[in-house]
Amino acid sequence: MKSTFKLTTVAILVAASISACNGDSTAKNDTQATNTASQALTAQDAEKFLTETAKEMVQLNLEGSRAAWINSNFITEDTSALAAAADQKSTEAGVRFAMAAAKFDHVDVSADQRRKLNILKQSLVMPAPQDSAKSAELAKIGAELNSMYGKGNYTTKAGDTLSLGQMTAKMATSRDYDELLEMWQGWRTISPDMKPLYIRQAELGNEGAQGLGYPDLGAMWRSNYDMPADEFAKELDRLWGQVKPLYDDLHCYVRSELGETYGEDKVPQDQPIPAHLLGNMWAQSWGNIYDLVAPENADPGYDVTQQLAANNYDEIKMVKGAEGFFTSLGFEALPETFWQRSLFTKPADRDVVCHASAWDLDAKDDIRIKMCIQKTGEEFSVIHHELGHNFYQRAYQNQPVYYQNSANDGFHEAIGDTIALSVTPKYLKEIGLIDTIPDESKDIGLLMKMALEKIAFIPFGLMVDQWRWKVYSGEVTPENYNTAWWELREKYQGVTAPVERDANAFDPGAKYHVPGGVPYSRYFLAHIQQFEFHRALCEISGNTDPIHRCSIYNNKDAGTALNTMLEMGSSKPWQEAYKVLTGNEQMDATAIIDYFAPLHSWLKEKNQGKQCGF
Ligand code: X8Z
Ligand code: ZN
Repeated sequence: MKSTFKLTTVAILVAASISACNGDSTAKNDTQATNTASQALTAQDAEKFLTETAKEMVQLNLEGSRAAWINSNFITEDTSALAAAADQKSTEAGVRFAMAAAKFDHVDVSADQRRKLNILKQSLVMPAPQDSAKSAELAKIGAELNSMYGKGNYTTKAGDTLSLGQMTAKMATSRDYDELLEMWQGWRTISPDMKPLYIRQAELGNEGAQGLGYPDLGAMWRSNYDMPADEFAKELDRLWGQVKPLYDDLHCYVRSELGETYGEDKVPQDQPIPAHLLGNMWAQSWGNIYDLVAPENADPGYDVTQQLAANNYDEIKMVKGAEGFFTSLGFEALPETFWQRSLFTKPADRDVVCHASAWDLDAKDDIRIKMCIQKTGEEFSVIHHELGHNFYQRAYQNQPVYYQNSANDGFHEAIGDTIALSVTPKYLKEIGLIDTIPDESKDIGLLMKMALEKIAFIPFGLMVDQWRWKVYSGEVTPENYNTAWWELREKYQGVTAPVERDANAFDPGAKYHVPGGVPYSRYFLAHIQQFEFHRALCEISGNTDPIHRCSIYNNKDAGTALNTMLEMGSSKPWQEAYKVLTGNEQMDATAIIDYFAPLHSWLKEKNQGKQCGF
């Protein structure tokens, strides 16, 4: 199954356009569009086309989502074949709809019709060429890549076969350089076999995008933001430019602390940081090495992972806890089916795609998450992230199917994270997870922990698609896939592969979203947006605490304001939705910069005399 359905989150709309028709009715639609094209098309024709297309989209979304759900929950040859077949059907439909929508390009239609037509033209993530053998091949490749990732594991030198979850736990907690290196290298043994499939997928996806009039697939992805594709790329650079000085100081400080821990021979102070030492399989967020870099005398004195254990939180209780935050804002509780149908723990007896996702099967109330929850503070945040998707899906369910999506894909990723920013000491005390709220003298510790999660992520959030855009444009060719990946890792993140990579290495494939075909710029955007949303919601809630101590828990005004934006779905350009909540039409990194300002001053002082940069 392809990109579309499995990462629900966003899938929805994409799914909508991808999965837009079946059998007879599709054929009828096409014929109509073709016939009318030769005559003069009218706004009335557009209306008819959009109405009929919507019906088919609803049906195919449901079929496609079910096939993808089953495949992701029981990875077998058969479920992969069924998911690929459903994906092929929806992708072919999506391509036909995009082509038919383009026929209205020069027709005088209403603004609403134009928006729906544009959505049909733009929202396929992996468009197929108009050739059924090639679309079947593309769908099969997508299912295969996804299965390879889902089934991935590594047998250690000691003979233990470890899942990604187990290796992730070791990356988080081990401080043994060689053990970390083994985990890091071990996980990357799953991806060399993906490379030929990935090369072919890029070729076919590009052919599909070109068939729809885009220069390449990367350009098609960039065209989805209510602004010209080139401007979008510039926006990302602008936002990164705002955050980079803070990142550079965080990097400098962390590198010097790691130098103390592992020795400067292992962590040279004028080089990028070895990627296996940052507490995360992809060095994408560094919260797990907080203990190594914690500021002296400013540690808040609690650890959410330990507090969850001390308070007997199991996986369900963690999800209930996160749900409780949303209901405290006035959102309705999750339906009974959510609890019956979701996957919360890794099954012992079968392969599943463990990467967390949130699903909306029927655009009514069949919402679910699928996640192999580990009982850690980090995963407690991920649960909030996933439920953010579900509550968003529910909020826009009354929109026409075209608009059953977030305002832009960053919004979908930002909502649950916004809520998790309110998981402050005050909130944790309120729900009984900690006994005392650390005083102000501990703020640098709190901010450090958060910066390791959020600031560290930002350049990673940017580089993944910088790499894919270069692959799709042909600037990076298959012989250079891996070297280009590491060039970008060094350039943006200042991290390096800890050992020389084999000629056949395909390290991008060891990151879920690459074999999964899920665009990644959305997470970069979300990291900027969530701080703007948090700031706006805190203001609405009448908060008087410093922003990093603000929690909107229980505040119905904040809940109502959030819901007003969520229920718009993608019915308006994202700038309008953004304005509804933040008052701004442009994304801006000042909220995140302001949030971390005290930490930034502290870092600058600590870094005095250090050699920064990479
Ligand atoms: O993939 C996710 C979510 C599901 S949409 C768990 N995230 C990115 C990742 O894990 O790489 C959330 C943050 C970045
Ligand atoms: Zn997500």
